[in-house]
Amino acid sequence: MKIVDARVIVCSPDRNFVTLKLQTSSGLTGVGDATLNGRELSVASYLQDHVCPLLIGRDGACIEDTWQYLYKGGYWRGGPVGMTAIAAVDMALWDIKGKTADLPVFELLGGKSRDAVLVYGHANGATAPEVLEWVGRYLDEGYRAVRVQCGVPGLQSTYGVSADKRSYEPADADVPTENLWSSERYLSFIPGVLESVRKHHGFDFHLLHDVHHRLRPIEAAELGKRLEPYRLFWLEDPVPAELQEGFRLIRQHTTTPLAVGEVLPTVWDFRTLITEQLIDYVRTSVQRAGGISHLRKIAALAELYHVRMGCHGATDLSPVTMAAALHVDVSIPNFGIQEYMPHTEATYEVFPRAYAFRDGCLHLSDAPGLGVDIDEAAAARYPYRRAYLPVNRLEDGTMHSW
Ligand code: CS2
Ligand code: MG
Repeated sequence: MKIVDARVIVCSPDRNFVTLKLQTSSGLTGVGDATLNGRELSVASYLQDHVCPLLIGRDGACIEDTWQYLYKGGYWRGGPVGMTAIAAVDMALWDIKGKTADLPVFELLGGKSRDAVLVYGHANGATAPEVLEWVGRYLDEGYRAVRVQCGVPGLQSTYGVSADKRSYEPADADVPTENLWSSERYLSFIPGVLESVRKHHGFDFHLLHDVHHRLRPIEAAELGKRLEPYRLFWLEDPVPAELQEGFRLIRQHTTTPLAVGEVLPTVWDFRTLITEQLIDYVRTSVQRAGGISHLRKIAALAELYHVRMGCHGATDLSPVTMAAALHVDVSIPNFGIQEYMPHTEATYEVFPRAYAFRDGCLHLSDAPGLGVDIDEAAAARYPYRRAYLPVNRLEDGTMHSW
């Protein structure tokens, strides 16, 4: 079963997506997501110019060997661009493998460990009363886990807080928007918001919060400690993830569970975090971390150290990634939770999918392969538009971690 065609499709139904479509001599096709938010065309070129020519004529059945060939053969290992490109190839080959066997991919990963995938929704608001209202709406809709983000008094805009309460689209401009940040203002305000969420809505659901990499370790330690009474499911990205040793300091001071790693692409980037048990949840994704094949290795290492998986699932990960993530989530033993932000109707028109939200969970169908596709005619109606993630500055103008 040779790969006879490899095409990169770039489209923008409300946001940009890069999709790889492979075709085999047996007539089957497979899709993979190669979207790298704010840097989309770099992965499109990496695939088109440097990977697709290597795929034509290869045996499409050899998923692991193709992964190793692209990872080791590239010489320049790792990095977000290369790992996203490899992820797209890997997803497409698993899709084809499933279709060849006429089985959903989760059956090839060992079968189901659970019936459905617990997800969390996103309640964000400019003010605390707005947040409380939206937490209530999510609970009424059956969500069992809700992430809470709130605007901070004195700061004009805050990352993760938007007019749209179902999802938010941070890549919002063709030059980066500039946000202001103050750890002092944030730290004196946010514990009160989480306290009022528990006061109004109780403890009978999972409560999550994302710091978006903005604190220093000692500040994060203080925050974790102050949030303990509100029993968070997790506190996400309290500090930038690349300094793995920084988590030792946070861990010494707080029992609030920590989730990290939506920006980390390889198992090596997680090694200290996992083996020293510095975190509780791994946040990377099928799309960021080299596809199903490599994510499973990260999950297996995490399993040994009692760390669970909580994959990234914002809207810059296309429905192809969401479908692929669900196959991993439903099959691994150390699943924790899956992030879920519904895509827009235009996005679902381009990517017909076979998963659905019900009772606080996402449910997969038994469709062979990943159970998702790309409608190329629909995609062609939505051309690429340059869009950047915002940058973040301190009040004195200093560039800060976004
Ligand atoms: C966020 C994302 O979903 C999350 O947890 O941190 O909004 C993230 O910042 C974007 O996906 C970046 O592309
Ligand atoms: Mg995050």
